Amino acid sequence: MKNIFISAVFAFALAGTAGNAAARPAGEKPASISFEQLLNHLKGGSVNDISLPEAASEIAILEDLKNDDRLWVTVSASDKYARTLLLEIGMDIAEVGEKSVSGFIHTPELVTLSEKGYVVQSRQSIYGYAKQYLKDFPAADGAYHNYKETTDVLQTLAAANPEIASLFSIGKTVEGRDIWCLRLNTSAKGEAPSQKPGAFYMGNHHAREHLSNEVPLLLGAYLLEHKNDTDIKNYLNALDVYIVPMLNSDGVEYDIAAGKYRWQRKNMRVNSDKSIGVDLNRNYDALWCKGGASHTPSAETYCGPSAFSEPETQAVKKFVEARKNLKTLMSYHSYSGLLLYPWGGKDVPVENARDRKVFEKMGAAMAGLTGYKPEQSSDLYVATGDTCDWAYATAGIFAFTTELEGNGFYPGVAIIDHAVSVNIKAALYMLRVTGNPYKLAE
Ligand code: 0X9
Ligand code: ZN
Repeated sequence: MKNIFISAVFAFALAGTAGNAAARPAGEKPASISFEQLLNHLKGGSVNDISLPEAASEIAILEDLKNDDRLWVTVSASDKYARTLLLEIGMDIAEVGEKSVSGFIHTPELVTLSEKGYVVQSRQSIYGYAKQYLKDFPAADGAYHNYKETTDVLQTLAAANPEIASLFSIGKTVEGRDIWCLRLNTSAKGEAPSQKPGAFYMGNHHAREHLSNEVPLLLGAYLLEHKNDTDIKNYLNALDVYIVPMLNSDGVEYDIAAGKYRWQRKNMRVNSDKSIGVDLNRNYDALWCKGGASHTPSAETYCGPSAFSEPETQAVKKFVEARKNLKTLMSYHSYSGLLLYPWGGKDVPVENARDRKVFEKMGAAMAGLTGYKPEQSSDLYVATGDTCDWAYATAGIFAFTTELEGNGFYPGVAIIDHAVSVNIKAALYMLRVTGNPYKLAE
């Protein structure tokens, strides 16, 4: 991100910070970052334009993974019940096939796999797994936005569009980073309440899913750049739009620190047994840890010591509970090209027929725009404590999970253009129905 940030941040510094517009010469608009600039930059990321330490070598990256006890395994599992049990053992499922799943598991959990009768079709160390992909990593990561770069973009966008945009922190992570929220509203700024129907977009519950930050971040840039287009102008006049692109910034920074990838999923909580991390998408209070999650702290699907034990999910809880106007929510994850809706924590359809119709119609429409597959979350696997089940159960919000496209957690820069453009279409559809989602059930 060097080039763009040298100019944009410099312009931004000259223009003053988000709350300090007075430092700007009178009448001069703060410089912004355009959507096209961001996208072109992401498309054109090169090895010479990376934010990883440039001395980091492939050898150093691999050496670090030699001490990591995770294995990449393919295990026979032909239905969602078998997949759910694997999550409970602690498996971090990344790919779902017809008869098997693949993902990470800690070496000691292999014993439980065989005790429960699972057939491990193949296994390799995370070190061996990483070697196949390694040459793409530095360039890919350099084009993606890390925490500081994300913060800079958000601040620049807010400062350049003061009549409609504002930026505030909804809370802090375990390690004390602000969780930034970009708000688009023509009449209310910052944390001031609004009666307008609200839409909420979030990314990066899971650290290594870096594409899930880019999509909502670029959505913010796109909406501001097109704020005078007829449709978008109407949405922005009528709605209260919130974007939190990077919830788990501690995990993101850990995942990319020191020039190496760590396949970090969870947050950076130091657990009682000194293992690291709680799975934030198992930590919400929706049938918390009743299925598809693990009570074992070292497991990748660890639900935490209690529901909402984590400051990141606490921040979302407070944010949602304070905004009764929220109608729709999109939580971006990666990867597999799915558009998921509740329930995810239980294997029954949403009981309320009207709501179910809205979920199905919205899911199908957004899937049509992205080319992803729409389905009830629990058809992937039953997993309790996720964002969307909680947001719907507690606040009646039409909440969706998008599993973005790709064939790995580090898909490189080439994928971003398509992922962003189709998901912006789906995000605009979500805005179109946020005023009254129940119209879809008429
Ligand atoms: O398991 C998750 O949290 C999500 N998949 S990911 O690969 N990004 O980790 C899917 C959540 C879908 N929700 C439920 N099935 N409950
Ligand atoms: Zn995820």
